[in-house]
Amino acid sequence: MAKKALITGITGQDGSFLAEFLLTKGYEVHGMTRRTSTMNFERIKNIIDEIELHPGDLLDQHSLTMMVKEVQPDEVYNLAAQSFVETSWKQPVLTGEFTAMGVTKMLEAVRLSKPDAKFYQASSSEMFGKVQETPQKETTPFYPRSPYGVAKVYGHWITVNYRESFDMFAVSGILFNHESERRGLEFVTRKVTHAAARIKLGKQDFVELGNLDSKRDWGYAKDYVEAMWLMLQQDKPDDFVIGTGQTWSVEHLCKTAFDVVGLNYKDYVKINDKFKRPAEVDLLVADPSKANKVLGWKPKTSFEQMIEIMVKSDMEREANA
Ligand code: NDP
Ligand code: GDR
Repeated sequence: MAKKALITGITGQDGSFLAEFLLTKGYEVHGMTRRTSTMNFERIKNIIDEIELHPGDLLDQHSLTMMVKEVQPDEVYNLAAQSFVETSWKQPVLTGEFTAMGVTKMLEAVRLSKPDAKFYQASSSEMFGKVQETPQKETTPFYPRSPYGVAKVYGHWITVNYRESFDMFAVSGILFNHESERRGLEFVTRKVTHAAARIKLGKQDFVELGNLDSKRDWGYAKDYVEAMWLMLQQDKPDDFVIGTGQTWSVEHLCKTAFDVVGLNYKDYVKINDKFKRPAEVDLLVADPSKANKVLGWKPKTSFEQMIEIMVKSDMEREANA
């Protein structure tokens, strides 16, 4: 019989790639969606007939428990969250409710309705924040720098706690930034690739950014969803750092993206302080050696390849818009 996977956050970047990946592995894929007044199935429209959707919300314990009871999944991937760092200062309470307490609610749903399901929690390199060592690995102490990062630290530890308290197969994947042509437009990579494409097409004059000096370990989302799956295929539950081991500045990102369309980024990038954050994470770079060794996982797509994929996809979309 096909294995059953349940994905929260299936309409998001990672959820949509993970659903496609699990379908290729022969899984029966279920996803949770929350009610919206307009449809937001853009990222899953190509697989909509192959998956089963269930209404639910991270704020609503009953909907989560009933969904897990009904689906009886073998694997649960908890990807739903308020995932934009900047918004977490404007909506700190909501971020805490979704991104922190939402994890406990999902864990409770699994504990009560399918305790032997394997559980994946989408943790983040933002937990390292003001980094205590470089590169960052599984044992690096956390020092979050935003309400989002703080909420993710809670989500990480409650996952570890349920594993230790209830003997659940619950793991925390500490994923560094990963991007794609499906990335939300508010995140810096997509904001830049989208702007580069539009400027090239004469549809936009410039792009305004905040801090060009911060550095991130950027990988390709399609490569990263495989790591999530691999973590749940192990005999013993454990936590892993997933990243490329390389880091680039936002300024280098701009250069790389504008190079793809043959333009000099310096002519089009402006600084607007409104995009600077109250507290910044200056540098993130992963030490993914544990994942390399234990999971046999390595990133397949380079930073340059990924930015080229994103710019070309934005060019195509914008040319036809
Ligand atoms: P997205 O923002 O693209 O997707 C977030 C998903 O969560 C969407 O499907 C959204 O639904 C859903 N969601 C938000 N709030 C609720 C709620 N209250 N109830 C139910 N569903 C909700 O994020 P990504 O795909 O990029 O990230 C997936 C996860 O991985 C997130 O938890 C994120 O914090 C984490 N992460 C991401 C990294 C990255 O670089 N991408 C790195 C490390 C961790 P809707 O479509 O309705 O808004
Ligand atoms: P991040 O991603 O905060 O790392 O969180 P984001 O792309 O938003 O920012 C990366 C860096 O770029 C700087 N920056 C800007 N950022 C945005 N969004 N817009 C701008 O105009 C801009 N100018 C400069 C930021 O200051 C920052 O230093 C992402 C999310 O996916 C999280 O959910 C995830 O957990 C982490 O990655 C790992």
